[in-house]
Amino acid sequence: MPRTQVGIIGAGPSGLILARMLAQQGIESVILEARSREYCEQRARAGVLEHDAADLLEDIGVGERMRREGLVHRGIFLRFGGRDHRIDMAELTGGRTITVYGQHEVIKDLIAAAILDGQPLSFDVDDVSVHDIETTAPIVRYRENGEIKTLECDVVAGCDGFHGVCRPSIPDAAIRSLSRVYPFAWLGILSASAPASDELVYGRHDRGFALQSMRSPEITRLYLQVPPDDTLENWSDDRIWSELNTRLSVDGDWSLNQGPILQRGITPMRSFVADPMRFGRLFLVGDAAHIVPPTGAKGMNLAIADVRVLSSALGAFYSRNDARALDAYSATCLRRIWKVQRFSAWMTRLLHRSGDDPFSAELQLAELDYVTSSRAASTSLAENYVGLPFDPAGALVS
Ligand code: RFL
Ligand code: PHB
Repeated sequence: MPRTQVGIIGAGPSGLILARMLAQQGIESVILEARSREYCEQRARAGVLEHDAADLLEDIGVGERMRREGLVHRGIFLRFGGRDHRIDMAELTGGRTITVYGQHEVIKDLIAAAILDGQPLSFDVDDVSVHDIETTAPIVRYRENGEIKTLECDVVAGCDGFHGVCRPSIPDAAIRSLSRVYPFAWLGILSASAPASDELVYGRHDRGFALQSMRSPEITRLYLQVPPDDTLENWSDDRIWSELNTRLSVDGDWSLNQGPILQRGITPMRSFVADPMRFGRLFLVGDAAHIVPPTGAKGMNLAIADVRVLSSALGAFYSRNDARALDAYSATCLRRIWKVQRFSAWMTRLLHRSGDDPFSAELQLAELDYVTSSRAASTSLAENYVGLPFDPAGALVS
């Protein structure tokens, strides 16, 4: 039976970065991906890399184009009551910044590097299933070009996202699923027009939340809070632009630069955590184990943080036969995950309209006023947004 050390299910950021960090320690892996390469490289998703996540991509040798084309931002704007309030993240955090660089660009860079290095990586595989995960020789079965194949591994890394097959392979009694569903969704568009501000604008308005982000000096990424069951048929181009202009309006003469809409989609908002993130020799990584609402821009960053912990734990396991860090994987990751869940839920509550309760609306405005006028409160937002430091000493086993 073909075998490898680590069987990786999924070629998103989690799976591709994990394979690379393992290879750099001399650990073999095979990546199995359900979709085509083209699909993975085009999927429009995250756009914000935390300070340390951008450094990690550079450290593992896939940061060259990101450093050249990515946009380094030192601050963000919170827009409410017709005014802009800038949070100077770099000044508040000793120079830490974020890099705006589309997730699909990160994926393109990672796939190109994997192929160049001869990393075993199969796209378009079907019917992936994992077996014998409670033993020391788990097996992955899948179909490739119509042929059923079997891969024997030491460890399986479930990097297959929220809708993957790995998490459901864990017996219900062995895992807790904690979740919260929000009473709204985000409608996102990609517009062929220059961003009207050179930093992200998070807008709170009586009609709901809106966000202006970007992908490049020519491409704007915009989001609107919409009802959870809304559909794209309800949103003509004119309605989208008119709502964005209303919700992002500000005193003075600012307006969005409108352009052809290149992509559009509606994403539900949820928070989800699986605990523990391990069963036997199956380890869940990234969105397979947790989802955050996008308001804090944390999903891809949290996936990268899990990979850091798992790759170093597997390094100790293979080089010193020391399984302590692997045993602590779930607890180590969950400490960061819950802090990021807290921040993402807080940013969501700070900026979205939920219901008609005037008391809640006043509390929200008071919170925004406090965050933008207190240095302590601004610093708290800034240090979370640029990313809590990844402290190896904070790992339960270093
Ligand atoms: P992914 O990216 O979902 O990758 C999982 C991969 O597994 C494959 N797969 C399978 N392969 C084989 N067999 C199966 N049975 C399989 N089932 C699934 C899938 O095809 C896919 O290739 O998970 P990963 O790697 O954990 O990465 C997580 C991130 O993608 C996600 O957290 C972010 O995109 C979330 N997110 C954001 N994160 C940020 O850090 N900053 C942001 O600004 C940000 N904005 C966003 C976002 C996500 C969004 N959507 C659409 C969910 C904005 C949006 C709109
Ligand atoms: C994005 O650019 O897609 C983006 C930026 C910030 C967020 C979410 C998404 O909070």
